[in-house]
Amino acid sequence: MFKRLPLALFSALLLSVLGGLAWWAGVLYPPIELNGVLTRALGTPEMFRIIHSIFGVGQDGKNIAFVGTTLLWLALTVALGFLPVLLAAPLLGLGLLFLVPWPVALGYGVVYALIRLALTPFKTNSSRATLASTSLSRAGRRNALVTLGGVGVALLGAGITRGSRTGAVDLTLPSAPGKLPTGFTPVKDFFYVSKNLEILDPKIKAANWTLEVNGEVQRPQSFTLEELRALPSQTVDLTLACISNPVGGPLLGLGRWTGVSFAEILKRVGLTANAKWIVWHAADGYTESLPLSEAASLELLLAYEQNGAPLTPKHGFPLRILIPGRYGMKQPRWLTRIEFAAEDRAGYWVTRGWSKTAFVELTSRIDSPLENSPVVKAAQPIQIEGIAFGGLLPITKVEVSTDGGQNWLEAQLEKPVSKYAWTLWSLLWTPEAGSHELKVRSYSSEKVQKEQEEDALPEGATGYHHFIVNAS
Ligand SMILES: Nc1nc2c(c(=O)[nH]1)N[C@H]1C(S)=C(S)[C@@H](COP(=O)(O)O)O[C@H]1N2
Ligand SMILES: [Mo]
Repeated sequence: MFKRLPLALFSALLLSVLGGLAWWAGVLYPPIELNGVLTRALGTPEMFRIIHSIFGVGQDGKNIAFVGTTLLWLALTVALGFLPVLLAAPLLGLGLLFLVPWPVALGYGVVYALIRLALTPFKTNSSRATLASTSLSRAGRRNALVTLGGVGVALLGAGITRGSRTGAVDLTLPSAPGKLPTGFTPVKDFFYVSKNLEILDPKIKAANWTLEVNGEVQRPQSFTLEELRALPSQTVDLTLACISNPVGGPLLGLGRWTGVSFAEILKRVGLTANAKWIVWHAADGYTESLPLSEAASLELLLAYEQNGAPLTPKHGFPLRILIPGRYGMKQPRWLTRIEFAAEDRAGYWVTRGWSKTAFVELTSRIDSPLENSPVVKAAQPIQIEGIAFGGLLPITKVEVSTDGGQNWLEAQLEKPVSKYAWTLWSLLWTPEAGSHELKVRSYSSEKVQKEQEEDALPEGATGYHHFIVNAS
């Protein structure tokens, strides 16, 4: 039992090496796929509530979940080391069939078996100390080294071929951010949310990337980034919000996005009568869908620039789709294929319990004074400031209360930079000494912000942003 421990640990080590390969060459990594399966099974509102309350919102909760599944994965692979190789390798391969495509599963099974077999001579020979076994040991060791070398070269070869396709981002494109009006979010401060670990996000090389457009179309086509950049361009100022953002949370930002209108691409491929759905495919396996009938009335943008510079790898280089009025989950980054389909294909987060439509909820937030240092000077006038956002719904009124919602005062609105951008608001206030509960709510011509507090899962958080400030 204990003799097998080093072998078990070696299995674990091997899988960390494969993790490095996933990072370096973009090969599918089983623990990450395992995480995807687990989140599909466990993605309940209760689970998200627990994760958000312990780890906060944003990427932290996901990173913790990845650490958890990686530990689970290590435990499973260490356990494999205690089984004979002829049982362990097929078990690994079969188990992987649930997580990765079969050639990858087969590959991992074979590599695992080869390395286990290569290591076996060390063990048997070291336990005997006769002259005869010393020479045997030499032969065994040579076998082991040859096998290990072979496996290493094969992995390296696979890595290099993949690497040349995904490798580092090629930034020979213009990058001269223009001056932006106030209210825009600089790219470095733009919120980031991904189903992947950040280091495993796609790192796409422009030269090896194309956007495929196919399915129910008359003329399937593929476009290089250069070809897309040569088409008439469009710039849209749009606020992006994550569906998991709690009321008052940081997961939204305003960007100036430049790219090609979706209508431009439609014109070129021509649809068949069967086309009813758009299915977006991304380099990280993320998918989403949108009914064509709804796309028609929206200005969809295939964006290659954010705030006047090419998209950064983190925010979707080389191309992402922007869909006004919907939460970020409907808007894949790292787009590789637009497929027109007769039927819907539920997207990555939809299959994990999140909204199918992901319409943005009307929301508002107080940015100043700060919620996390809510101290102000008594008897001195200050501006209470913030944002309000309703997706496609224009903000018509924002009201602020400084007494926990008993009385409401109308805030001043700044004209938004576009119909898809958030509205900035402010209200002059002179606090008396003591503590005051600030609250904000917004209106559009058609809707009032919901007062009912709801969790983000499944349709996006609702309720009024409120907190207590102390004036002294
Ligand atoms: N390919 C891909 N696209 C994606 C995601 C992803 O994990 N993979 N996450 C989505 C989610 S949930 C959000 S909120 C936005 C976030 O975009 P940002 O990180 O650039 O702000 O990207 C969306 N597009
Ligand atoms: Mo999101």
